Amino acid sequence: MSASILDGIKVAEKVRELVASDVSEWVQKGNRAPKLQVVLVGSNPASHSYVNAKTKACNEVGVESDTLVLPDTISHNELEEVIYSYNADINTDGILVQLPLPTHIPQLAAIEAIDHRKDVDGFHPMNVGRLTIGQPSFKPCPPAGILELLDYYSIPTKGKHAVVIGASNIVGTPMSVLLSRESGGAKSTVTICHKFTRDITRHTIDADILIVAAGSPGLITGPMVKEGVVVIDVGINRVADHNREKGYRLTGDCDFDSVSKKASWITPVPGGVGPMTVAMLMKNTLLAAKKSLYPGK
Ligand code: BQF
Repeated sequence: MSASILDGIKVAEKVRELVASDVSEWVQKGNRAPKLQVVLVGSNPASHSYVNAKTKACNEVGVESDTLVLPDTISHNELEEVIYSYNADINTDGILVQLPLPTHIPQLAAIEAIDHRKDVDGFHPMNVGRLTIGQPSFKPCPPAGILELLDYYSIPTKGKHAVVIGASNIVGTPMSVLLSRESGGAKSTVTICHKFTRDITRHTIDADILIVAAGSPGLITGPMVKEGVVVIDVGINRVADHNREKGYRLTGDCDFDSVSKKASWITPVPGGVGPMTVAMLMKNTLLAAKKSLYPGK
């Protein structure tokens, strides 16, 4: 078999078009445009490029955005005060604190400082908890984007064996919850593998759907997967490439050449989950503006 491509660039564009038309309807009704406040701490080049991708998407769909860049010398108390001011600002619908934060700032404390009703990344424990019990919540963008991609290509998930590699709070854990839930989820049977899993091939070889979010380039190779598997590669690794202008290229956690020979579907890197992640942020920001998840609160 030779895999078909799950085209994240194309599907993200469709998602953005839908959001753009919903935004314009919302504004036509007399509401102000949704507003996303981005807080970016320090000078990590990858973080700056992610924030650029997000503000560009905002422009495209008619979401207003503002980026506050703070020095990495800021204390966690100062950062939290900044977040509180956006919580209190009635013109701010969504607040996004770009991760990772410098190591002296406790990440969870910063996330918990965000009003959960403005937490468009879906990282606040209120949203994580509600997601886990199947209640309306902001869904983390990467897993939400992956489900959107599977849905767009009509890939069956009910009763399938989904294997998730990586158990991070941002991708692996919420992904496994969304895949496994019977209502509002993908209705799959889920295995989670992580750094203590012995013999991961024993699990990957049995996957109907394989979600790889390990942050380890080339971790998954052809011999580790079953013929016909659907592969979602969430890895975004910068590897040195002197033939490229920037001196690096992006590569996933899968050895694309060998895995794509056996898979039925596969996401490319770049151009797979990444663009979907950014598009889902637009969806969440519109939801935040409409206050539809947490009405009356
Ligand atoms: C693409 C992210 C690791 C750590 C923190 C498009 C993005 C990436 C790739 C993007 C990511 C990864 C983001 C592509 C946001 C996804 O064409 O393949 C878009 O902007 N992402 C982030 O904000 O923080 C991260 C990965």
